[in-house]
Amino acid sequence: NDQLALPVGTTLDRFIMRKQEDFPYATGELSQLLRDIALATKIVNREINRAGLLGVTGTFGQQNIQGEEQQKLDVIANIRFIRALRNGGEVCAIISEEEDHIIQTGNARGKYIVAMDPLDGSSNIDVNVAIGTIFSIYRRVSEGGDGTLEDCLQNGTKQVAAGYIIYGSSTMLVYTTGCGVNGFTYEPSLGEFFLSHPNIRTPKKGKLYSCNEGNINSFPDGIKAYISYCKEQNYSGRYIGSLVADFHRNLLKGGVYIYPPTATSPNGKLRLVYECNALALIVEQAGGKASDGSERILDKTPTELHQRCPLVIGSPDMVDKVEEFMKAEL
Ligand code: AHM
Ligand code: MG
Repeated sequence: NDQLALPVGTTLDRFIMRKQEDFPYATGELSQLLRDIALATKIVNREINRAGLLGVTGTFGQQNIQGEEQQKLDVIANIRFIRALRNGGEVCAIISEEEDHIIQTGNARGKYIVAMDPLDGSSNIDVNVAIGTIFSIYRRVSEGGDGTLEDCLQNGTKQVAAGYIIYGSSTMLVYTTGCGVNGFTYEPSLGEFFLSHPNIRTPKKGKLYSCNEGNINSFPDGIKAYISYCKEQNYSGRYIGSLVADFHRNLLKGGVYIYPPTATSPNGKLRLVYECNALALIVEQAGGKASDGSERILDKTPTELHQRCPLVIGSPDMVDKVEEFMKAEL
């Protein structure tokens, strides 16, 4: 496994370059695209770090298409990522949580589609809690010109890469191209990401459960029963309310994150195309599992860009257990 050949401390650029060498016929476009995302991440990271100082926190006074308040930094992150992807030239179309329709970059020959939530958990910005960016990369199925709906509604198994950035006590970029998961930590004074978490494997079992227990009265019976089971087992409840941060902790420590259907969100809250699918590919690549309660997330066929989907994700034994409880309550 050549991942072992790349030592901790390897820069992200070098890592991407070395990975490309493993595929002699690769054109380098995916590598360039990953570098474009890393560049946009550095810019967004700078904006986030300065947010408290520059007075750019607080709401922007408008709502996004899901009727949620948009924060200024959501708008900034959206603009920064779109600009980087447009300038990079490898992407023909983008799906963003912040925009109703497909964003055409004008790169008619761009081979890739990016689906992203530019800044997730943005209600946490004002209180200095970790937030994140989530992205998925697909190869287009259409033959040039604008990206089509068909390009954008591909099954999660078709992702060629997926990743997230966590803006936490340090900033990290974690991604997969389908050969394991690697994590890079940002060194702000050098402006570089360094390999810090090579070949991440999630523990098979865990002792953390993460859900918004305030909604428990409207959870499906199977989830209620599973939460009682967690308490019987003396598991710890851990919920930040920032998907990337909750996911990242559970990925490293072992745990399960659950966003089930609720009274106010009958299909769950999270979005299949640019939240669930990306994290599902990452967790599977790290040895974990992702389900909607009964079906594997990656097998679901999206029908709408902003479609919501229940999410149960994390350590494989814990996800299996949740599915068992769900089945028993049917
Ligand atoms: P956002 O995309 O509007 O930022 O909302 C998504 C966030 C996730 O990060 C988090 O896991 C979830 O919403 C928390 O929801 P809730 O407050 O209902 O528990
Ligand atoms: Mg989101």
